[in-house]
Amino acid sequence: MIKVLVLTDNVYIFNKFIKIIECHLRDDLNFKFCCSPSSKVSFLNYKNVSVLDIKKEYESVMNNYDLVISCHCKKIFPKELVKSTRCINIHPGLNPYNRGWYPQVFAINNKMPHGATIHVMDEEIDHGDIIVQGEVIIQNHDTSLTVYEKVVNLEVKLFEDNFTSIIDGNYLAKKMTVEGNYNGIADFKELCKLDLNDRRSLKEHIDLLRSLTHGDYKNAYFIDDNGNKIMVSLNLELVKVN
Ligand code: 0FX
Repeated sequence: MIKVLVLTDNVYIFNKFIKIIECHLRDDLNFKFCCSPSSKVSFLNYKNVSVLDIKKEYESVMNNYDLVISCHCKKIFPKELVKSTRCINIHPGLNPYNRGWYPQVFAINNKMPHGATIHVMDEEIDHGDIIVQGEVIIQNHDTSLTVYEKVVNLEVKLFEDNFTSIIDGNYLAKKMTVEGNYNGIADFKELCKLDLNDRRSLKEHIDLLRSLTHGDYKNAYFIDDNGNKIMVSLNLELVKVN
């Protein structure tokens, strides 16, 4: 019996992945689904998802599972766990470029390649050997949201297409050839603070604003002369011309 623990903090992604897992269930597979304590409320109506604090409970995970899959789990796995147990990360970015938080936001600005990666976890964030990955193209009318939607679809496809090899450990994971770059949540927050005296090109300003436009999220802002905080997002529309 192969015992697999799936850790997630993302309801949307979880709903996509559970369908794939259910389609591929085998007699020799036993899946358990958990979320972090901070996501408990989001998963309240999911009877098949329990709460697990990976930082506190990692020893029991090491003793009870053959494979741990991070399906957008927001907690960093303890090094003892990644060293002793096969841990695999489903990541919405193209490692080694823009590893870390909200990769598409940074890719729109720094023009590094972007996509999705499934990789073996090591002690560093979004860093281990790559099992499979794919690229998405960022177009001029994309925002953070539209790029993110493409990446999530790709993550789902990569997982579905490689399900058996991922579960059975039947893959040749490749080392990253360069270290790439990492962005944390503090880097994202810094981008959100708009500098009204910034003198870069209009293209760069449009790229910055579209990278911070993601549905209803209130990301980019500036402070006006009266101390008011003004939220900013961008509306882009592709119009086909003959
Ligand atoms: O689950 P996830 O899509 O991904 C994040 C990290 O980006 C990823 O590198 C990590 N492996 C994973 C565990 O956590 O994040 P999310 O559901 O919080 O956000 C999805 C997108 O929504 C994000 O890419 C950008 C956008 N967003 C999110 C928040 C919370 C915003 O634009 N503003 C926000 O305040």
